[in-house]
Amino acid sequence: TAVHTYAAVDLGASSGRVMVGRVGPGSLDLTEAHRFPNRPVRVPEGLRWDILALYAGVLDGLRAAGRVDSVGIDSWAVDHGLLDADGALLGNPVHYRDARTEGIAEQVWANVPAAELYAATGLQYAPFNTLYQLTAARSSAQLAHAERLLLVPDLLTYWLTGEAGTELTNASTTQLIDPRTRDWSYDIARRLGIDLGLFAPLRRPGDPAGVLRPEVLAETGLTGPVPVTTVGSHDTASAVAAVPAVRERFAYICTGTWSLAGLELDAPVLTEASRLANFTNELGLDDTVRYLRNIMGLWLLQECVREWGDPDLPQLLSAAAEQPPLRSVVDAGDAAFLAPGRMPQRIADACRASDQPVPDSPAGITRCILDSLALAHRRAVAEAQSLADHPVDVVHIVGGGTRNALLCQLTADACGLPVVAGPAEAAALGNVLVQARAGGLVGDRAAMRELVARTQPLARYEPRGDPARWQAAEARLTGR
Ligand code: ADP
Ligand code: LRH
Repeated sequence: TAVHTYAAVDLGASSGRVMVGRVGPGSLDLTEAHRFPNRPVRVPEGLRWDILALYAGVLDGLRAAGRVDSVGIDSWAVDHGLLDADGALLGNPVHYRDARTEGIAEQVWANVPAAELYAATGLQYAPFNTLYQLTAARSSAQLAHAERLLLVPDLLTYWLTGEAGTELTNASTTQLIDPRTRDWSYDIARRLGIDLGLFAPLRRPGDPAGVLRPEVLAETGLTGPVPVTTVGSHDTASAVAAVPAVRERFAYICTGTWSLAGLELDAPVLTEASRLANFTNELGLDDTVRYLRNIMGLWLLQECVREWGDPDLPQLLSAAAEQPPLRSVVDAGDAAFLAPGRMPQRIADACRASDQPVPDSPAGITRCILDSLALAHRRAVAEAQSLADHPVDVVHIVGGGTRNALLCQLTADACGLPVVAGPAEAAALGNVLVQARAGGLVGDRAAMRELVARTQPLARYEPRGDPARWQAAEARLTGR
């Protein structure tokens, strides 16, 4: 038939899903086959991903998806599993919010100064970059016994197909890739004593990644052969690939557990100013660079909601919309919010420390979070444009946060730019489209985006009010 069917496995920090995309000449639709929670588990040695539960969710999803022409897998970045010489997983993958990387960066910088590291890898400082995680693990029994390291989507692909590879867009989040050569940073790895031999060969979006193993076919009721296709396995790379920008110069914000705000560029920005502003140069589809900043994102709200016993989200958001605007704001880029737990108290503490009114109701705290996110979006969009000398006319918001109309409107207001919001499942769509492109069903990146723009529901938000109010709120945080 002219319509092809693809399964997109998309694992976010808050939930995993298996989506089914149908792509025909000029048509694209996406339905959810299966969604499952992603619940990290704290064990005595620290915070871990429940990777077997996630893999079981993937199998359940493939069973629910039914006949598909191909499967693609993307997930959150940086985290990985270690395998022994028999190919068996050594322990549960460590969660990027685990405390093991505290104080590690300083040890790394004593060998390779932070400025040199940035010039070589283009990666922002985040304590959880794989480079720091591996340094933190350097005297662990697990690493000593490890023969292979697989990033999370590559690990699941390995379990599904028996074939091991390292997908490039996600590899670019390890801080061991040079964004100019799009190959390993051999010199950095050598100087830091990181064995690049742990990594399987690099592969790129569109490359074949094997076929489902007979045992997987049996367990999912699928009939083989079912190929697995390499996609932009970093969820943010897949999401950016599905930003429905047609002709305009755009910034994007991928909103979910994180807000990833920035630009798609042809070349990395490796200047000292860029490093000090903590912008990252991750690799995107084709030869693009995702020049962006990590902002704490809806994690702040997820953690509060967890503490408040899971109240109804739409109700909470409409109460927040009634709250006075910009009463108090916090720095949503602050790594102090990275770890789980006590989030309402930590936000209150941050307001107190900056001499602002302390919000004391769930609605007030929620408004503080959304105002703070919009403010951080504004700053990232403005700074990215000036650091990359790349002005934009519109901000595209994709991801779960597009379901939050208040956040989208506040972001338009803060940026002083129109916001186009949607699709909510951008990562899954980017995943599907790269599979379809590998099958020759869609053309280049522009054609993929045009197809998303034409087929997916989008909402437009015009900026309202005086942007000077946001400038004043910003000054409360930066003292400028
Ligand atoms: P991730 O992929 O990082 O797990 P998602 O892209 O799935 O994240 O986005 C999850 C977020 O989307 C939630 O934390 C929540 O704030 C927001 N969200 C989901 N559904 C709704 C809704 N109905 N209304 C408002 N916000 C929503
Ligand atoms: C978003 C994301 C982001 C990374 C973080 C670890 O899901 O992949 O791009 O920085 O998780």
